[in-house]
Amino acid sequence: MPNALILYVNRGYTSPYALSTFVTLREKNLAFDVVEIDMNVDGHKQGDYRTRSLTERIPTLVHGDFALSESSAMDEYLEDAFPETPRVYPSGVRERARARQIQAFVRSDLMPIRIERSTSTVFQHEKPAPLSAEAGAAAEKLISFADALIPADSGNLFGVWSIADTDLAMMLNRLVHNGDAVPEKIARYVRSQWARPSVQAWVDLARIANS
Ligand SMILES: N[C@@H](CCC(=O)N[C@@H](CS)C(=O)NCC(=O)O)C(=O)O
Repeated sequence: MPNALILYVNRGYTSPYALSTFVTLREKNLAFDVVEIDMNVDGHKQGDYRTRSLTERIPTLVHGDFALSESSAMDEYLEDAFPETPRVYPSGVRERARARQIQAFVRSDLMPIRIERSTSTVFQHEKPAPLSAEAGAAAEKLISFADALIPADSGNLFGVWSIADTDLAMMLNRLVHNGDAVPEKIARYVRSQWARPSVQAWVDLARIANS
């Protein structure tokens, strides 16, 4: 198939970045194959994957003879390449900029949360220790960011769902899933985003991979 779509993910389905593009593909109703890379044996640093990803990181999207890594770039590529499919970014210029801001923030900041509440605690039932003071401060920063953006009724950030909802809910679920304190409005938002069928399809794959 000359224009087949392939998403390369990590074998344990713990990558929040792979989740983002997986959800984008599902929400756009695109047919795609998932190929697992075993990071435990440095599969991402070898052979064809290494060459095509350019970054030696998971995930990578392949569309025909085009390969792209960096999940938010992949999400945006799919939005541009398949304009006839349901949107995953808001249509308004400012809302779209805000969605990109959220995606950049959860990928570039909050490192203590990413370390102490790794996605293995969400997808592989790893039990974490209480948050350190540093991670607690990062959690406060995340909560105030989320509280400013999530509407009072815990609905989608921009009315209509966007991929920024999934990315923000993934980051917040590192806290919610582990019983760390968050305001009820935010917990409700995370629960409703997590119940989305496209997200649950990923959770199911993770469950099977880690059972
Ligand atoms: N900004 C990248 C982050 C990708 C990333 O850090 N992936 C992790 C797995 S979740 C990885 O490949 N780590 C392996 C390494 O850095 O060697 C994205 O959004 O795709």
